[in-house]
Amino acid sequence: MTQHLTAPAAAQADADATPRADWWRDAVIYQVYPRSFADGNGDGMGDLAGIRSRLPYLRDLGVDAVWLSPFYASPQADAGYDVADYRAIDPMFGTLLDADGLIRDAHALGLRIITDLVPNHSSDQHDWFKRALADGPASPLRARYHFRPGKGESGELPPNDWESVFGGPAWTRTTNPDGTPGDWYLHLFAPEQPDFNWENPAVADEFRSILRFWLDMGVDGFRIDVAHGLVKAEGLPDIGSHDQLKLLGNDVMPFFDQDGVHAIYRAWREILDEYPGERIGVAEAWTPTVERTANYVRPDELHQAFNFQYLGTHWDAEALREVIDTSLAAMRPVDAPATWVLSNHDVTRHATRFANPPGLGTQIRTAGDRELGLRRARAATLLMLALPGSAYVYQGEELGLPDVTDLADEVRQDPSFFRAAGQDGYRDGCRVPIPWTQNGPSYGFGAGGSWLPQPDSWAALSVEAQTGDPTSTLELYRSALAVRRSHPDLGAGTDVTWLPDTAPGVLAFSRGDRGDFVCTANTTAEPVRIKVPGRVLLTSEEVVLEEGELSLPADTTVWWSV
Ligand code: TEU
Repeated sequence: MTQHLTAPAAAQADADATPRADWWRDAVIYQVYPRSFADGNGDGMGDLAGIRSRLPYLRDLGVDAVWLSPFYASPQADAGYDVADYRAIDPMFGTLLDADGLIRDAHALGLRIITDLVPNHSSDQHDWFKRALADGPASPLRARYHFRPGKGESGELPPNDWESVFGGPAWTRTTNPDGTPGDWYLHLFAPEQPDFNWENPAVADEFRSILRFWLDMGVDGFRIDVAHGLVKAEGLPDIGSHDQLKLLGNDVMPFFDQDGVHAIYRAWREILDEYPGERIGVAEAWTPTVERTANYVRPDELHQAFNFQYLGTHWDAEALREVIDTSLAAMRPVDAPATWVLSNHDVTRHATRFANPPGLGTQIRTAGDRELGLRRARAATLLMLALPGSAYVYQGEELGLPDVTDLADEVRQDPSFFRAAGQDGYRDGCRVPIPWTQNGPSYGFGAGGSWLPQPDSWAALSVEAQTGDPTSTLELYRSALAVRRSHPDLGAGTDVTWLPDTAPGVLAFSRGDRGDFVCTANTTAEPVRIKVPGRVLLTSEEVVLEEGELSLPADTTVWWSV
């Protein structure tokens, strides 16, 4: 007998509003990029009202928590990662009242809210920085940032050889209040993002207070931006020759992954633990190895750290198995859950990464083979959601969105695009606003246009077009998240049991104490015959079962109940 199977109708996601201890250990956390999610007032820019109106969609999708990229008052030199006031909402996103309403609505729907905290640098329009500049070189307020005299005869050279992640020197020279050239200040990112000096007690005090402000507002946690960058090596030593990749965190640098950062997170953990309901901290720490990432999630530090090693792994069984094993092994001694992530607002979406050959990094400028990319992306998502720990989903990946690789230079806004030789620069491609409907000026993003143009082909990728179509990527995500909820074993624990005798290019593992869940993934371009281990729960592509055997199609993942 031959049976044709596609994504089955899985049980409806059941939002569980009751607080659960350790909720974060296996949570699926959905990243909202506020500019691009939903526009409530029709000005072409996403906002809190828009997000609020779409919370039921996220509940029905079946995620546990929502992480919001920054919505604070900001001149938007780096899309909100340049904060001018940590306790205010930027008017383009709404008001504190909107934020309060959003948090309350989310909680009522059983969704948790994680906000983005940007402690490495402020905006150059932050009050502290403006006052430090205006008060002149002798001002004690300058100790809150890194001001230094320049080198050379008249201080015309930067104080050291550090480079900005976005390209160019990491220092900008100031002009004194009397108009003469002055000291330089450090900015690891754009010149509009001066780095705080975390040796200064006022900085630490201020951030403890900011944490409490948002915890009092009811947020369930923080994603900590550039968590590896806060502490700089004493004396700000030169780095000598290096390749730009190192700035991504492939090596310990005098400005990244310094051991001193951990004292900060221990202090923050005490604050988080004062609040009821398990409030969490998530480190955005680009480190050389998963072992160094584990330092951020020791029992008295943060709860989770992004697994960028996983994000950087190509669709290849051997490489995936290795990164899964090393990630789980690194987290076990510190008793933290592993995390898994395929896309975010800083990297080319995985549907486009996997459409291109491996080895191009995380900023890709070519569309590649779209069909192949989507097929692999769907398979990669089922693999990710079967792993123990917590998984991150970036808005739009549930629609199978590709990166927009052909944006005209005139519409680009990524600050790195405008600076020579930065490691980023093409991040706008993953930031194009979400299509909700098949028609309308911005495909239902809002009543007006959208701040980055959406391709016409996105009508067919809209939420409306995909809803109810069992072959759509959206329904695949909905089914996968519903299965994950009804099988708590999937996210639990820190182990996968690899199954023996697996063909090359295929990943096969069981989960749970009883091993009654199996995931098989074929990462090769050819079908592979496998023995049927049980009943099909979910597949990323249509499969055909024959008498206890299955020809597992190319680039396909299957979930089984055993
Ligand atoms: O990113 C930190 C960071 O180091 C990025 O430059 C990252 O290495 C790169 O994008 C990967 O290709 C955070 C935010 O996520 C990013 O959006 C900000 O621009 C940056 O911090 C500065 O705040």
